[in-house]
Order: sequence, then structure tokens, then C-alpha cells
Amino acid sequence: MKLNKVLIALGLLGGLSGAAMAQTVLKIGYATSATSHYAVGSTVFCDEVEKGTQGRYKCQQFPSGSLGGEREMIEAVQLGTLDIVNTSTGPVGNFVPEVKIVDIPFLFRDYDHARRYLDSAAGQELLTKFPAKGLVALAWTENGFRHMTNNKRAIVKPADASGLKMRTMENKVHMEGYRTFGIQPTPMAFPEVFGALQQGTVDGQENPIPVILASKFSQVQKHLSLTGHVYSPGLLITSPRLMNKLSDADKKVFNEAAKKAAVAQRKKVNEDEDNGIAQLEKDGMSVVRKVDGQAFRDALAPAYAAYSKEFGADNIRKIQQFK
Ligand code: EAX
Repeated sequence: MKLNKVLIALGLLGGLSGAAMAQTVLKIGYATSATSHYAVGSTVFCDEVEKGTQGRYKCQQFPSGSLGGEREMIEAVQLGTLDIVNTSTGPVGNFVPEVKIVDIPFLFRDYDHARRYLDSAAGQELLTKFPAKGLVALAWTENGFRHMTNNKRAIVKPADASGLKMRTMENKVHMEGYRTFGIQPTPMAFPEVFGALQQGTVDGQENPIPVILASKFSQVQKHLSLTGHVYSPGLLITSPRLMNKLSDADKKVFNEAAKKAAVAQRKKVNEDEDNGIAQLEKDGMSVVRKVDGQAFRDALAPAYAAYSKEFGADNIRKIQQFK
């Protein structure tokens, strides 16, 4: 009898600890390396979620586009084969068209303007457009201001970029703008970029310093021009499928974790901006710091006419004048 009781007690204990310790492993993917700004943000998110749920949820990270490019990963989140993606807004406009407006070149003056706008009611309102597309945007993370690199010549003004075959993200707003610089935009998923630069399939590409650094583009690109021609926001995206499974308490943990991830990712972007350009010069790149920004803005006029038709000139002005 006594043995039975012990056995029953042990069984219950086993059952209890098993149930209490049931753990869900969440797959999270991003396009850049395991030391990049996206890795920093994703790791903070995962640590906060694991801590906040007493280990009931933990992450398995898939860096360096190991699950494909950003568009593919967003599709996978929609389909449920991936739980979370930390992505740029590059391909997001193909899923949630309202987001495309923040990809307009020279829309934001600087990091402070962009970050405060995205964290404002207007920026948060954009995140409410995702559930209707089978996605949930937890927070605006960050990619950074994009700059041009290439193997042909130093770029100071649009005429220098003219005729260059440049890889771009799968983003129509960017491509429309870059055509006004005389660039031949070549949309391509990020995992293919290093190879395309190495083989000369394209002359150049454009990305923020954190990406150029983390992806070692100095090995396959000679010239870096600090054009800062567009701010590239990031997003932590999951699905209603995952969020609907969570208790209210866990939903709160996930949302708080996403906010902390955004802060950490932006801090890493600051660090890379502060130290990265000198590092890339040390790695052999020739850097143009003094770019004729006004000439690029002027060249964009025809694209801005099209953007005004698509997004409304007032909506664009509201963002540009956001204080
Ligand atoms: O988000 O595709 C790109 O150029 C992005 O900047 C990169 O995937 C990081």
C-alpha cells in the first residue's frame, strides 16, 4: 500500500513538473549575422520572453538569412512555419501597403526624428494595419540610414551613381526613387547580395553601416558614400496565430520584450554608426563623407510627385514636419 502511495505521489510529481515545465520553442529569423544589430534586438526579445514566462517560452534563433530572405520569412510567419521575424520594412510594403510611406527617401531628417515619429501615435497606428494581413507587428526595431557602396567609382552626386547596376531590396518605393538618380535598381533577396557583389552581377548596393559591417561588404566593395538617402526601419513581426495562444499576462510579456528589443537594437545601431565607418576604412574601403545631399533631393522630384499621388502630399509633409 505504502509503496503505491509513494508511486502515486511520484507520478503526480512527475506529471506536475512536466506540465509546469512544458516549454514552447519559438523560431525567430533575421537576415543578418549573429553579431549584428538584429541579433542584439532578437536576443533581448528572447531573453525577456524566457524570463517573463518562467521558461515556458524560449527562442531558437536563425540568423544570416538561414531561413531565406526577409520576404520569405514574413510569408513563413503568415503560414505558421516561422514564429517571429526581425526584419527591415524592405519587403513589408508588399504585405501591408500602408507601411510603404515610411520607406520614402529623405523622409526623415535624422535618427531622432525617425525614432520619435515611429514611437508616436501616428507610428503606432501603422502597426494596427498588420492583423488584417495575418501578421502582428510587436514593435518598430531598426535597420538604419542607408548608404551606397559600389566597385566602380566614388559617388558624390547623382551623376556619379548614374548607370550603376545597384542591388535594392524588393521595395518599389526605393526603386522608384533610385531610378531618378540614374541607377539601374536590381531587386534581390539579402542572402544573395554578397555573392552577386563578388561575381560582379551588380556594381553595388545600399545598406546601413551596421549591415555593411556585419555582412563584411568591405571584402567585395571598394567605395562607400555616406548618402544617408533613406531611413530603414525594422519590425518585430509575429502572427495572430501565436498571439491568440498566449494568456493576457504572456501577451504583456511579449509586448514589453519587443519594446526592450527595439531599445537595444537602436543602441547597437548607434554604436555601429560611431565606430563602423573608421572600421570599414581600416578594412580597405574608400569613404566619401561629403556627399551632395541636396543634389540627391532635387533629383528625386519626379519620384516625390508619384509618392504624393500614392500617399498624399499632406501625409508626407506631416511626417517630414513631425517635431
Ligand atoms: O534588414 O535587404 C536588405 O538590404 C536589408 O537591409 C537587410 O536584409 C537587413
